[in-house]
Amino acid sequence: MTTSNDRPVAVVTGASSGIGAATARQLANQGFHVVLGARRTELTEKIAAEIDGTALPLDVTDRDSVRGFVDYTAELGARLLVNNAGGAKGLAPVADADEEQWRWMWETNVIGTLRLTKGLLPALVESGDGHIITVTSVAALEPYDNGAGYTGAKHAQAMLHRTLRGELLGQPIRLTEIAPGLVETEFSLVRFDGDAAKADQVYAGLTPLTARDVAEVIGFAASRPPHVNLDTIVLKPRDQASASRAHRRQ
Ligand code: 8X3
Repeated sequence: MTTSNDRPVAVVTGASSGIGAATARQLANQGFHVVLGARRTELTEKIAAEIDGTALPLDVTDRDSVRGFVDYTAELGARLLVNNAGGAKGLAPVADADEEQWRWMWETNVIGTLRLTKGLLPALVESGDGHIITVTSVAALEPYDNGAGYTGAKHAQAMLHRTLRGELLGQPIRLTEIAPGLVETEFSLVRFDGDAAKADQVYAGLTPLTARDVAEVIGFAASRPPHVNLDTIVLKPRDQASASRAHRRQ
């Protein structure tokens, strides 16, 4: 087993790209031993080698995969969990909703967050200074047309996270919700099933956030002293007013 060399252990899900990968790098820079969970281990293994972390296979939709991941990670002594795995599939009115896409969004964003959180809670409490950072979205704050599958899943994920504030009161665990707006990552490519032209349109004419912009904020939240809990952080590009309103230059 890889040891943490006395560094505090941070677990990042969805760590193969985008916000997850940038967060793994950020936290390693801040002195964490980072466990990177993702399906694409060929990507996480590279990052883990660069940051002296540990890459483990993780499919949050697969109960056995989560069990193996949690067992290993809990033994390392996790102090910080970053629930980042998730995403969107499709952008369609409810009238044309694709049940498979809805199921995938529920499985990854909601059940995935539930499984990791539930599995690592004992280790996080045991650490004496646990922290759960859940990456939701502006889609967890408001609805937008054609987005009900995703906004619904993100609202549910956020409710799971926010409910823990009460349930864990008195325990040594902080809970931070990070709700980003437009961040240019693989997010839209996944949403549009690999259609790069459609994905590019999402960020056209504005300056979106980068994965690193979000990772730096996550790192800031993680580096506050134990009694300081950054509760909810909404971050959007200057060009974005809400989930459905942005300024685009010609
Ligand atoms: C991604 C942000 O506005 O595309 O979580 O829903 S948005």
